[in-house]
Amino acid sequence: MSSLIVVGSQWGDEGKGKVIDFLAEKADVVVRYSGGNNAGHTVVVGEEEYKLHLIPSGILYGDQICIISAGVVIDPQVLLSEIEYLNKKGISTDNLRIDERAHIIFPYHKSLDVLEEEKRGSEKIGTTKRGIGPCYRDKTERMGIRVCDMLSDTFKAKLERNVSAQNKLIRAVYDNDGFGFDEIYEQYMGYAEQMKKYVSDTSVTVFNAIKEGKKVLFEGAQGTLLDLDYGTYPYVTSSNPVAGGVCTGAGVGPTMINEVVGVVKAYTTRVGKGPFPTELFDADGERLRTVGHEFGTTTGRSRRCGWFDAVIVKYAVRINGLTSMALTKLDVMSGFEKIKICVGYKKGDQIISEFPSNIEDLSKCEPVYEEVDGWNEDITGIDKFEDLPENAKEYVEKLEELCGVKASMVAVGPKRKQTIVRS
Ligand code: 2SA
Ligand code: GDP
Ligand code: MG
Repeated sequence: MSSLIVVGSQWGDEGKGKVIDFLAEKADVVVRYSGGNNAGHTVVVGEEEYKLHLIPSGILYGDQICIISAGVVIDPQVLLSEIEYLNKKGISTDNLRIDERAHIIFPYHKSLDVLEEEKRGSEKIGTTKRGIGPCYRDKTERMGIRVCDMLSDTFKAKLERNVSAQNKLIRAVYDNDGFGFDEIYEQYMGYAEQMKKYVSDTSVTVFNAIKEGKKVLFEGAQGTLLDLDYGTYPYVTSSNPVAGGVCTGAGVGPTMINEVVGVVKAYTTRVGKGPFPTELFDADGERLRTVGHEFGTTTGRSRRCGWFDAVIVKYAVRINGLTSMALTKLDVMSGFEKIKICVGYKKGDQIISEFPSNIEDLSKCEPVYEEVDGWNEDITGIDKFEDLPENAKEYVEKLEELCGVKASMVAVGPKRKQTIVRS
């Protein structure tokens, strides 16, 4: 690898944190390129479990340069408490770099996220309420405040303008008191002071690293189906988690990227609202949730669970140009007598093999299943593909065939060593 993207191929929570952590060992630079603290990666190192929302998990290795690039939206309070959390655990953050073009989340973004969700009533998106959508909206509205603004003399004037504009909206539409400027200004000046030693133009660091033949890993957050353009719109996040998001998010040209690894869970989960064709409401779904510990890292919400959907993953292969997949949580599938795989959708009397663009069509799709035999063995200690039970190998090979991509890695547990690498 010289430059590699790790991207979520379903609705997020595929186990990207673990895969990134595994691959980060060989990386020199690890880069977060989209989203904000709506992401949450869980990484287990030895007996210790780390939960990270903003800082790339490469930080756990100590030597890697870890970048939060321009495409990320930063809540300084969360960033600084994550730095403190790591430092308290004895992990240095000296190698952290924050891009000066990244946009900043302010308290009014978080309030608006909550107020807007309430106003949506039954049409709720199920956001993480971290202010992500309102912050990206200010960015596209060209009124956002960036890290470089926070460090400049113009900060006060920009913040005054924005607090006043947001207060007008909050008071008029939501009958809410709004925010006082002084308090936010003081607080954020304090944050700026603490953040400034980490700030630079990180696109230069990434460019130079690739030119020097260093290994750069771009770590995805969320997943393909939560992408603003290619996900199940409007039940999506407000950024571009897909591989293409690396180019704009980290400021890298497409010709500088060599590999794209899609993280794919051996079944499907989703948090928040929106259609989910293979969702299970029975004992099988409950088993996936319990055995797979399907509760969100960020909000603790219980995840909706269902069988593997090959239509979705085939779509992710195409949209991201996947060169291989990292299949996670195969161990969670142990113990099912029969396993279903969705191989296509049926809508009325039509068979659909491409992922529909609109959610009304998607909600009318019934999954077409193929059933395969399961296995009972505990596979959490297996480190060679050949040693997996016959039916587990066949399950992996079936998914590869249906999705049109090889599984270069198969994870059989949350720990670093519970990873089967295939040549
Ligand atoms: P938002 O807060 O505006 O981004 O919410 C919009 C929709 O996006 C969904 N969303 C998520 N769904 C699953 N996991 C998420 N984060 C992961 C975590 C991290 C990851 O573990 O919490 O996979 O990187 C995540 N973030 C946003 C949300 O439920 C709404 O449907
Ligand atoms: P991410 O957001 O994609 O990084 O995923 P999360 O961290 O939100 O959720 C994945 C969860 O599954 C974490 O608790 C991981 O420790 C765990 N995990 C990752 N890979 C495996 C695996 O192969 N088997 C099992 N049982 N757990 C895994
Ligand atoms: Mg997650």
